[in-house]
Amino acid sequence: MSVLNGELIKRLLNTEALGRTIYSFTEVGSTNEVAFELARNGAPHGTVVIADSQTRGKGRLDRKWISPPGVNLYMSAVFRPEIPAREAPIITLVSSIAVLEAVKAEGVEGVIKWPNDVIVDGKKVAGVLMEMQPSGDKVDFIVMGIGVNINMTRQMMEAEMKEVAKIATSLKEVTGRDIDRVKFSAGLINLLELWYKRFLKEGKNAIIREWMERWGAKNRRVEVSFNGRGFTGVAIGVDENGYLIVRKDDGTVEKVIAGDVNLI
Ligand code: BT5
Repeated sequence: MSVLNGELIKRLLNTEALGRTIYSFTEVGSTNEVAFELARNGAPHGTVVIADSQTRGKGRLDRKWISPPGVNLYMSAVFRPEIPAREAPIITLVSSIAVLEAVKAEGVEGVIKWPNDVIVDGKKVAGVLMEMQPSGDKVDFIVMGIGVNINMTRQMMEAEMKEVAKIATSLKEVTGRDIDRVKFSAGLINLLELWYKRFLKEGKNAIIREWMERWGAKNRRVEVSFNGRGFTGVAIGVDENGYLIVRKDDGTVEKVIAGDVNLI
């Protein structure tokens, strides 16, 4: 099976900035770490890092992203928006819309799970990890890491992921066919730029509106957990910074900045 090739992806891009420079690797620790270092050293807006496999793929909250070679997409993009640091989560919303639309372009229906998952048939097909470098109270740069399970089979998931295989799926599993990774990756980068530009042009409220239409938990009962603490309530939306708003069972409203939210 061939290694995912950045040069081939570049040929299919119609972007101004995203993916104009792509660093592609056979294997890295984490594409987010590589992109963060590049950004710290001045890499411009739109720089993309892709790896065919990761040895220390990162999820949120110190979790792992399982990243075997030859089958999936592991990618990180550098964004340099001129926004306050507290608004950085909006770029997570922008990215998860783009990932969902890229999945839909393969004929697959899915929903977004706050803040960062794309879910198909109740299982996770993609995850997004935002890391930010502030400069005072503004964003210096954002590294947006995206992992999409593309051609992993059920058998591979079970071998590579153990317990996690139960909550994961891949585009191949849901479509029953091999997906062209180069085409998928280029399509995703094109969509990322499209939605990012939409954010610049129309602002965060337009993004929040579009995100809410694709969100799987709107007005549903959820359990929120973070650091061993938890509560239940009804998920009602996200605020102007992308934080989740939940009406708790005691009637009070709580904003969730980080954590896990599951339907109950
Ligand atoms: C995420 O975290 O979903 C963010 C994943 C971001 C991965 C990309 S790959 C490119 C870039 N470079 C990196 O190092 N990371 C980014 P979180 O919501 O914390 O979900 C992590 C949880 O998802 C794990 O604890 C597992 O339960 C599950 N998981 C791990 N690997 C998975 C996979 N390949 N597919 C589906 N679920 C997975």
